Order: sequence, then C-alpha cells, then structure tokens
Amino acid sequence: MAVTKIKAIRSTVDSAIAYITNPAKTDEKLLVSSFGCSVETAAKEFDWTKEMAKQHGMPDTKILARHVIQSFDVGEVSPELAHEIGKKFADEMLGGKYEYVLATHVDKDHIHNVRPDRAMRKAV
Ligand SMILES: [Mn+2]
Repeated sequence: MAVTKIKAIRSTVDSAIAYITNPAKTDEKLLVSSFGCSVETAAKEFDWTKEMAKQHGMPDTKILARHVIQSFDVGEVSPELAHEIGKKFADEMLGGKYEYVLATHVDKDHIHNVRPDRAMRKAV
C-alpha cells in the first residue's frame, strides 16, 4: 500500500526542484512531469505565483510550497505505474487548482513519488 507524507518547503523551491528532478533519481528525467508550469521554470513560476497572490491581498506565508511524498512497497509497482498513480492522485487531490512538478524516484528499492505543489490563484 502506498504511504503519503506532506511537508512544507520553507527554504528555496529552486533547490527542492533541482533535487527532486535529479536525472540519477528519475531515470534521466523520463519520470518527471508537471502541471500548470514547466519543469524547467517551475521554481520561478512558483515564486511568481506567490508574489502575485501577495499583490492581490492574500496573506503572505513562509511556506513556499508543499512537498508531497508517496512511497510504494518494494515490488508493488513499476516506475511507469508509480508515475501514473502519482498523476491521478495529484489531479484528484488538487483538482487542477495547484501547479506541481511530479518526479518518480527509482534510485532506491522502494519507488516513491515526490511532488512539490503550490496553489494557483486567479487574478482578481
Ligand atoms: Mn527520493
């Protein structure tokens, strides 16, 4: 059974995304996808979203993004299936209202999905 944890990213989104998309962990980035932003510019886009929210009067927060980890048992899923499950889970949980990057890590016996996400807010 998959186990899910949620943490807060408070330091930099840039280094968090660089870490999770590491080619050595993600089968040369084959197992990386995104929603509402592009993988390459996600950190900048997350920062921009935060700035825009502030400008529109949303309360400022020290939390830059959430960091969701979904771990599978050893042998439970293939890397491709893990990534597919990660996408479905994200889309059910976030309902298209958050931008996210999804990376499936295959550098350990237990495959796990790592997903930084951030609420998108429409301009008022
Ligand atoms: Mn990992």
